[in-house]
Amino acid sequence: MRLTVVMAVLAMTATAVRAEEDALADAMARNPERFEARAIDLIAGFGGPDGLRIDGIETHIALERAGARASSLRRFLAMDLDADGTITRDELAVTQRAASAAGRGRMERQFAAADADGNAKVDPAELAASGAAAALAALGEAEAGLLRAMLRLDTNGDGALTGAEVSAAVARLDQAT
Ligand SMILES: [Ca+2]
Ligand SMILES: [Ca+2]
Repeated sequence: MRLTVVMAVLAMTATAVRAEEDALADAMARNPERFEARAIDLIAGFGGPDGLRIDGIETHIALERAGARASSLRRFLAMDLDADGTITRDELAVTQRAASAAGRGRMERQFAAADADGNAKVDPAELAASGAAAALAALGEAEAGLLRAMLRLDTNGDGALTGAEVSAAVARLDQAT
């Protein structure tokens, strides 16, 4: 019984690793130049002197998500006229009157999406959930998995990915096709 569970977990892990490898291979094959440019930008932005490590990739993911979360929260907080942490439909209506027609529609959609229990208020928990959803929409798990999988191109195995390693991997791809 226990062995079956262990084997099932191992099979799941192997599947996840294969999915990451496939996503990496797909991204490289689809547009090698774009992949290379993106990887090199990431290395320049978040790498250390010896290259890009997993903590640099995680920092990039966290910053992208935090930026999207902050934008989403900011839009809602600008509607919280009495600053009690909850946005009511009345507050939404007042804010909408001062907005453009397109802005009114967008606010309506955002409010409805955030008001998960449909009680005409976006409370702090719903606000937090809405921010988390915006963060994941900006950089989803598949995209995060692809970024982490870039470390598979660390061919000298020192845990840091360099631009030379990325360029060599893209060149190998060119030869193979
Ligand atoms: Ca309020
Ligand atoms: Ca609600």
